[in-house]
Amino acid sequence: FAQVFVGVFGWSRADAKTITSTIVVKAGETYDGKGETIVAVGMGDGSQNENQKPIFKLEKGANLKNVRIAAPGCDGVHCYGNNTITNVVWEDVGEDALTVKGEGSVTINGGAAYKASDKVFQLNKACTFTVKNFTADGFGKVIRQNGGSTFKCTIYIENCTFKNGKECVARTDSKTTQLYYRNMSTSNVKTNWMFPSSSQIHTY
Ligand code: ADA
Ligand code: CA
Ligand code: CA
Ligand code: CA
Repeated sequence: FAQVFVGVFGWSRADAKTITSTIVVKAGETYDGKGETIVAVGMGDGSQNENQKPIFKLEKGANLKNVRIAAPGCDGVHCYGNNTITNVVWEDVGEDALTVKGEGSVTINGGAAYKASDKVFQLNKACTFTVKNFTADGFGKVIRQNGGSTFKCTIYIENCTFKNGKECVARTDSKTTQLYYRNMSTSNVKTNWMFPSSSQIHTY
């Protein structure tokens, strides 16, 4: 990529927008990046350190579309429920790509995530979580319900391609969470599901 000098930050991608704090999207609003690439400065290093800042905070009922998140991915996108994320690409996932932090539905439609050291999507609250028309390449797990949690998530996976996964597509410790999938293709993924029971996995 072409490089430009930006103030105290040094060299940045010429096609990118530099941010130094979380972009907060309010209830009922949609942030449309129109294809822009975002580079975070001073918000985290994209490692597995848990104390990084999110690039976006989507309040309950806020939406996000047409954005590329460049390295460092920091703590990705925080969702507080009833959010749609359309055509968002994580070029190099940081600690994780997206976290559900409020109850409700969260839908990821289109886009892709690359180079996740561990998790892509982290579910920390009960939710209906849908991933469709999405690619993940390089990850530990695509979807992880917070370890040890027992609340119920309902997960849908549709028209997705998952490549190069060291652990699995989805993992939960909850006996009430249910997962439904169709038209999912995997290659070089260790195992699809890490659930308490295979009876929690369904096609639709
Ligand atoms: C780990 C950690 C949780 C939470 C989560 C996250 O699972 O144990 O407390 O921080 O990551 O949301 O990234
Ligand atoms: Ca984490
Ligand atoms: Ca990464
Ligand atoms: Ca995280």
